[in-house]
Amino acid sequence: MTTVDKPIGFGRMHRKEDARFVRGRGTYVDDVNLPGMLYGAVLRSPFAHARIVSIDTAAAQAHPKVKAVITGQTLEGLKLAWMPTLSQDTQAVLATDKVRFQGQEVAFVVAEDKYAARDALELIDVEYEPLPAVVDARRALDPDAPVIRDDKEGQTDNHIFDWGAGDEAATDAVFASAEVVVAQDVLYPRVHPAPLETCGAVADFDAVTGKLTMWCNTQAPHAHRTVYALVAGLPEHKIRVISPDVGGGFGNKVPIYPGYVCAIVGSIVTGKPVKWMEDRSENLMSTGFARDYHMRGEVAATRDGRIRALRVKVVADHGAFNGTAQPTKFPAGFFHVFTGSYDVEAAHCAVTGVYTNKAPGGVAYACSFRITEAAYLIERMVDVLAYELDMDPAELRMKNLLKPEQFPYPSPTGWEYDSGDYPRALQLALDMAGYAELRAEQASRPAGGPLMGIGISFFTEAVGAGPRKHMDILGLGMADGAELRVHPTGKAVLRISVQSQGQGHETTYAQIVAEELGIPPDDVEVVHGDTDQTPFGLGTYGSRSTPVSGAATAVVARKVRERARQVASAMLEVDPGDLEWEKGRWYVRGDHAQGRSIQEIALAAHSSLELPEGVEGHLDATTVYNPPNLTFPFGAYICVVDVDPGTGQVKVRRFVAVDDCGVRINPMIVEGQVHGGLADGIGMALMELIAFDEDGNCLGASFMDYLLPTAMECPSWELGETVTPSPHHPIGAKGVGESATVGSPAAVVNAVLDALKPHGVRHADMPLTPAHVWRAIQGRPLRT
Ligand code: MCN
Ligand code: CUN
Repeated sequence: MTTVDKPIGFGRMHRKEDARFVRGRGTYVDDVNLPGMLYGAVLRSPFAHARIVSIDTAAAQAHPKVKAVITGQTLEGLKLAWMPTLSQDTQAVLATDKVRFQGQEVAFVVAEDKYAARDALELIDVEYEPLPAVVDARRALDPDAPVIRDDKEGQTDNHIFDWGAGDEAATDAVFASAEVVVAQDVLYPRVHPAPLETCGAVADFDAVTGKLTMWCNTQAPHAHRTVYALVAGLPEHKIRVISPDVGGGFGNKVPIYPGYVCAIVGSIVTGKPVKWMEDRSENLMSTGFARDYHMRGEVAATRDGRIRALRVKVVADHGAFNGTAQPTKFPAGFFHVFTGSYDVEAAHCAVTGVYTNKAPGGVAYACSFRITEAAYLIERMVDVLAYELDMDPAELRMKNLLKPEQFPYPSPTGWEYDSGDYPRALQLALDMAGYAELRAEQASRPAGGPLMGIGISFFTEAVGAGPRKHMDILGLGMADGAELRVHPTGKAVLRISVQSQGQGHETTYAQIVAEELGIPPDDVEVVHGDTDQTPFGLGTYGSRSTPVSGAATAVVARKVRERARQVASAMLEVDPGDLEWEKGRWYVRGDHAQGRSIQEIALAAHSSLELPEGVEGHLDATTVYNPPNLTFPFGAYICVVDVDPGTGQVKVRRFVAVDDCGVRINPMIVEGQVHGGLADGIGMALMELIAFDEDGNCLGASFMDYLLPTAMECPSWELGETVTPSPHHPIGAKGVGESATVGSPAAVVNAVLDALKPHGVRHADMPLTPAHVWRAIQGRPLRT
């Protein structure tokens, strides 16, 4: 039974926003209806790779309800046929020369209602000349592979980038002298964030004022506004991006999609607001997917299980346009945190990005900028090493985990882990799971019967991008603003730049203000998701909200508290230096009864009270927070599975998750975040896969094929926690929104492979569907 408090500050409390969500009173993009609004629909390519010979729109134009038909040619005239991606590439808004993935946007119809818009799509006649498609990243650099991006000057192959981190020579030297070397190909297959609410927008361009208002379920309203200003040449102050309630983002809603731009153009052309909402298949086929990382990992170790060095080579499939969203300097995101939680002498990673005829993306789905791939790789490699050394995977991890006294820890690939106590977290997880008993149960199983497996993963994340001197997206530094205003009656409004998609920001940010000022959370209104109402900042992804905006909130609240001290000193006629703070109140040192509450101070700050020289009236402040470092949450997960060797069916029996995200603002919300991420992990490990046939047809474009986990597949989660505060964060908090998605897939996969160990199976790739498991048992594993 969970308990709920009514905290004035940190603690378990129900989410304020749920009052509207559970009553069906949220306002999502599709709930926005404006007078005279028209509806847009996108015509998509049936081919993965084809030249466009001609597009005939006459019949669609003649449809009585159609108001406009926009093609790449229309956009070329407006210089809008191509747009910049968040990774300095270009992406077709509507195809002009070729289509480069199945589902790519070819034309946009604007009509009086959404049915007419869809009907009119069928009236557009496109003649294609099909080309051979490249769907396997490992084939993309073959000399005879068709060149996908022949639109780019000087691009003669499908190569995007080569990037590496760590000391290659030092790593090679350790490998050369190592007692044991194990290598393994590990695939993190393409998966999709699949939020319940698909992507969409309502664009309203007012030709008289020249103002564009864009309702759009984006995770980053301010960044989007700046990009629209750059792309469309509209002045930034004439653009208002409003991100209303968002029905899940999971990284899917970070990029700018062609549909958004088309809705804007549609509104400019027709003079009416235009709504565009994609359907489920469009979302799965064409919007930001995740992963598709082909990795070859190598571990150098001693015979008694001391890990000395790590090496990995990656072929990264970025799809047809490099539309990943991560800090500019890091084309492979934060993959280079792949040494994970272990104390190694040297490490090196090399990542090659390639184009394929698949939807663009790569960085999405609670990945913390590719830390999912990194954590999965290292945790799989540790188990592969345990398999080869015939060592217990818990013991092997314990032996190699970083020690508490090693923090702050400079990693061999350039990170500085802020704080951690890893052995404590792993020990807690082992104790909670009853690890020794589980192993005893496993050992007592008769051969040939049902299998059981125990899988461990230990992860370290780097979240909270980022120090702006190291990190930007499209040149925009990764810092975030906050504004706090306390009104005369002591009620407050906090304005932040990050954007909730279900994480409960309206509650937790109010709790931070409550903790710092003693104003009850219910008296603090959190405003976000409207660029006209909030300070500039880069938005929510990479679990950066708490590390960056949470810190900004604490800092701005402390500024207000200092202002309150000045006002209180005038009220009490004492020197500000003689005042002491207790939550919600300044009082005179040595005379506790002599004090003023924050509410009394707020009223006085707006009154005729004479304030000291230089102290302004009112009670408010602003700040911009530029984090000094990222925060490094970590955790230890243990999964127990039962596997039926006859059918290959995997049942997750138990899942123990110990998370350390530093100080928890709202433990209930943190647990909710962890629950969601653990379900993600079961989904990816066992069910989810966006597959393609050799012609590039997407085989996962509906929930009939792309399977998501439900309560049926999930056990009752067993959660534990340790608290190691971040030393550089004002309230000691670290991000947690993606931790469980990062940490859990490896635990599930390790558990299944632990179960298959008696059958001599060392590795098999996700998703471990029954067919896949069964074939692995037969010694004929599937390649995904
Ligand atoms: N929190 C806390 N104490 C901490 C850390 C976090 O109470 N020490 C709270 C925060 O205040 C916030 C929530 O937990 O209310 C998540 O915080 P944080 O870790 O900062 O993550 P973000 O708010 O930046 O959310 C982004 C993260 C990402 S990148 C993905 S992807 C993801 C995730 O959140 N998408 C989600 N969780 C999601 N949860 C929901 N319901 N929907 C999504 O789309
Ligand atoms: Cu990589 S998904 Mo989240 O960072 O929005």
